[in-house]
Amino acid sequence: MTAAASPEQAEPVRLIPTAPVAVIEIDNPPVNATSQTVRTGLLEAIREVDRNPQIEAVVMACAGRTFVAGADIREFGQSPREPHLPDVINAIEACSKPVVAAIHGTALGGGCEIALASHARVAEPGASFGLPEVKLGLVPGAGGTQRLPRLIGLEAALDLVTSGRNVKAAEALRLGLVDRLSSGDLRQDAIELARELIGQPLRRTGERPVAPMDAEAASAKAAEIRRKARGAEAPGKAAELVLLSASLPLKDGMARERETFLELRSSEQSAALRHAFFAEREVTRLPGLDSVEPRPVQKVGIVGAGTMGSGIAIAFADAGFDVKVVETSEQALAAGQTRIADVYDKQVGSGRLTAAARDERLRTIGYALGTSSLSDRDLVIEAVFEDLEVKRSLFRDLDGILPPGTILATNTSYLDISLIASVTSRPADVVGLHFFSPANVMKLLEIVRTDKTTADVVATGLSLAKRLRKIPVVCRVCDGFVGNRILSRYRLQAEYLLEEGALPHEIDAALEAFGFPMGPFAVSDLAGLDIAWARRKRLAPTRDPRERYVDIADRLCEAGRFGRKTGAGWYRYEGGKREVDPFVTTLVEESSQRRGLTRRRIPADEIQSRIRAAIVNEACKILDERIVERPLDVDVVMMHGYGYPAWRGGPLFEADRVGLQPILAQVKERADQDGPGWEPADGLVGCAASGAKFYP
Ligand code: T1G
Repeated sequence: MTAAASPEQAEPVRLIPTAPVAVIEIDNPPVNATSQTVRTGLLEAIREVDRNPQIEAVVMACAGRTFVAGADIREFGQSPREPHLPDVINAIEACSKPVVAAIHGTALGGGCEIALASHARVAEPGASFGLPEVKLGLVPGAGGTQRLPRLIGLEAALDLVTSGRNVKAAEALRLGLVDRLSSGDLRQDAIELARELIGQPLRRTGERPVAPMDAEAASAKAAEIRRKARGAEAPGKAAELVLLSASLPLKDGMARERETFLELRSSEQSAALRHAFFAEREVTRLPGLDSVEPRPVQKVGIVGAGTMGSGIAIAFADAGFDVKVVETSEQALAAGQTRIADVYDKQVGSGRLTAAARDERLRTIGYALGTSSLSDRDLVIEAVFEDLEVKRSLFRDLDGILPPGTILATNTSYLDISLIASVTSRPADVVGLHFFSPANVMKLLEIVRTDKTTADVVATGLSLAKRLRKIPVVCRVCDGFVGNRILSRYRLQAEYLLEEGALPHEIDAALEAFGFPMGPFAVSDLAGLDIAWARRKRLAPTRDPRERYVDIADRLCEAGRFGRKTGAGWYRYEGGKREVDPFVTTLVEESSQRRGLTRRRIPADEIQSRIRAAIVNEACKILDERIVERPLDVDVVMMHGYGYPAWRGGPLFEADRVGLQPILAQVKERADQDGPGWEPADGLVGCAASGAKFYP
């Protein structure tokens, strides 16, 4: 039995009619997505199972590295084609013979829904399950919101469907999502279970009742889910559907689900999130690098065991590298070692890591004083004090110690890497690897190439990012690279808004309503005002005197207010709680007076559009200067490093939707008022004039 596959395409679904337990095998690389041919093949196969008297039960399994990882996202831009996945999945559940799903890898989205509609589920211990549709701006569209609560209860289903998070097999077993874990041969174990079910009454998930939640608790939970979604539509709609499962028969619940799914599938938010999904994969493919061989890296040295150095060490240890951390003093080294151990202890405490795995990770991290022990390293990353001369001196030292071919990387946030590389005899082997704090958590990695960095060193950075499960963006040298450059620009626009009438908490609230997890002033208090202050003082001699400079942050620093770490910054912190501080309000009002401005109330939508215009304009300058090659590079940086809401697709994807004309008009209006540095980018002017889009 095979699907009607096109001649050049292998058969994506085949029925192996062994009796009494047959096997339906899906083989649709790379992730067994349920494309139209897979759906057709599945429907034909399950109908054959029903028809064939020799077959008394069937196992549903996948070839390759994973069980079905969902519907084929690439089909979402087209009109839906039959057979629709819900119909295929209903046919699986309605089958008159036991259907057992054999799950390895990740059963996600439609794959999880296929498993839910099967009559039993066997999983490998390393398998995981999830309904990540909300991450694509969707809701499960093939019964997930209706069958999952029937299997694991409303509370657990609400959590999984509205967060889109995965659960590992052990948790799935505990929840009741899986019937058995495979002890060895998954398919054989599934066949055994199928054999046991022959002749038994079938437990169809759709026929199970759902215990309702207390109405008040349900509406409170739904409200909390919507609040946490920060403007994304899908989680709230998913919550409504899950809660409906307790009051509607399966058929009616699925009808409501399908209606919502189709509505969201054509929504702007889903288009943006699907763009984000493919962009973070496309960004790893740089034109001209696909045939370049990366250098082998297994032994990594990290100079500096502070917050960044420790986080980077953990990231590499988690990815299985041999790590050596060096410092200049016993005390600093010990502090770093403690910092690293604390992170792993917390993970053991939260159940995210076993004690054995922690001990294994800690064993792969060595410590040493001084740089001489780094001579056996394939890659050395510096994460020392953010000062150009300190870094140049260190690279001179390393250059004399490290063998030819070893890559020297700097984690600098904005220093000129060419100036660091120029003190070595190997500028071709020098690259920036800009991690974001906490380095073992944040996905974004800016790979900064100088004019002398060779292609294989860049390719090595991309290969490291894949092993570290980071999202890499390759860029060239400029002040702040991509993210920090854009951040410092729109933070300046935010300070102009302060002088014109807004207050820090109003700007933060407006940008949090826009979808940022935190506004720029709250972020500044978290990061520490002193870091940016040091940079402003460093840049002071080169600053264009004509530029509209706001000194409020300097005055806060001069008052010793560095943010959370000093108990006060843009806000006051009493017991960790963030509070508006009259001291800051006065400072802001005085700044308006010095500037000769009459303060006015500034509405949230003006704050949002001015900040977005500042971001888009600076992004266009970055593209004009070829700091990055593509608009998606900027969008990925802003979404994964700076909290730009992914349901907007990133600033340039959203600019296409908003329209470049109105954005350019706003940029021009600001340029007249804000002076040098705020001129419209040539690329923005060009695109606006020609009607071109960043994503044609
Ligand atoms: N559709 C199409 N292509 C997909 C895909 C999908 N669902 N998932 C992955 N790919 C491609 C991906 O673009 C990349 O292609 C290659 O596979 C390897 O992916 C009805 C409506 C499964 C955990 O959201 O989370 O089901 O770049 O690099 O790191 O209710 O892919 O090589 O050309 O990510 O090992 C729900 C999305 C869909 C799962 C594997 N499912 N995928 O991670 O490899 S909606 C998802 C993932 C749905 C139903 C609803 C990950 C992965 P290329 P990769 P990976």
